[in-house]
Amino acid sequence: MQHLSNDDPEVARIIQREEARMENTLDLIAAENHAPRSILEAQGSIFSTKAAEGYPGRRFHAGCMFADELENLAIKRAGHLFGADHANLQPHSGVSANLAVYFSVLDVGDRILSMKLSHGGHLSHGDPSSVTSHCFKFRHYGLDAQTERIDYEEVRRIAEEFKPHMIIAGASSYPRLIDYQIMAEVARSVSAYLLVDMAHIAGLVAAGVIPSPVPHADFVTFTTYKTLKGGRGGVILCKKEHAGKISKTIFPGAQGTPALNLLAAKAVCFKLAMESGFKKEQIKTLENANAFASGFEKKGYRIVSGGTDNHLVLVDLRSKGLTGDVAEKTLESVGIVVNRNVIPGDPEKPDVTSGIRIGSPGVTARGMGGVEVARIVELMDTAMVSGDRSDALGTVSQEVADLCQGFPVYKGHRS
Ligand code: DSN
Repeated sequence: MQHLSNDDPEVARIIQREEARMENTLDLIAAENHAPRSILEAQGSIFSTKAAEGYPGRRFHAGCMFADELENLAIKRAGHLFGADHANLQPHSGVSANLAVYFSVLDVGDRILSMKLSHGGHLSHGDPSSVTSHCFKFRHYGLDAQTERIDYEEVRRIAEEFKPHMIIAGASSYPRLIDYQIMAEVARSVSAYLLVDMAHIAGLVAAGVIPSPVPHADFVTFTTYKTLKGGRGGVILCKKEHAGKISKTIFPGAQGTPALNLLAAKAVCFKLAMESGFKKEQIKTLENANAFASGFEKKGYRIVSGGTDNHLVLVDLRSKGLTGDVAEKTLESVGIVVNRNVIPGDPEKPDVTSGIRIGSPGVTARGMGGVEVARIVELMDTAMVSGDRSDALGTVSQEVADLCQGFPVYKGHRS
């Protein structure tokens, strides 16, 4: 960062401190991962400055021969990796991707059925606080109170009554697999489009370690920086017949020039996701998530839905008399980064919560396995039940620092 340090030492220092923070803390945010250096290099490349409105071969700026080559390569890789008819890689984010899908095939005021945010859905799936809820009429399905899994009969019942134009499957804090076949069948039965938002699980899908929604859905959206390890950005996959509408909605409908530097990183991430090491890491991600779930269960915590099928675990803290906000703060003070999370039927407010959401991608990317996860569970439990006892917290902090040093994110690591 020589040039940055010369031009703006203040920002350079903030970036260096952030890098140190990432190295010296354990990242258990389920929506995050550690991107390889090659991704960061592509993101910081000269493509940051190129204007390239339009699509390969149909640009509104000259000088796009390499931009075209890059975008065509990335599209080809995405189609191959996910077995999709068509990929649009220009959305700046997952929310942009979802908005583009809605506006491609729906009219303002149309009806959409999606999962409730408080049961694991996403803001952009029509939460009242999201602009999406101002444009379309949303109804939400939730989880079965006993199993804490999607109640497909409820989805069917609401769909028959509400007659949605689109059904969304996909979530940001649902630890179980979704039966896309049933969701597609319900969507077909009411002539609705099926959109699957697989932002959290795209890496697991790419590696083929959990089922893919692509054969079942009209549209699949995702972000590239979560399990997929590709840095920030959004993607839309769709059936061939929707490709033209999606293209037009993204450009000129909702965006101008694409972020070609992020598009370069997406191309790299799709290549890396086809390698055997990626699959091994995604398998380990599943194993580590299971190890977190069973570890916390043994310590007397309730695990929402009784376990996990993916990269995340929702821990109900009430048996320990804790709330999510207190746990999040205590854990951050010892170098363990998680987020507080509502659990289904949570009696606490969304900024307090009764749960924490734990993701395994970050520690898996550092090369950690079951032994380390078991130790991290011990450390988390000790910290959370210690409250503000500084002697106990000090010991945990030291152990977290030792673990981070033993499993660096970048230095000497494959990344
Ligand atoms: N969707 C948010 C989350 O799951 O934390 C961040 O992208």
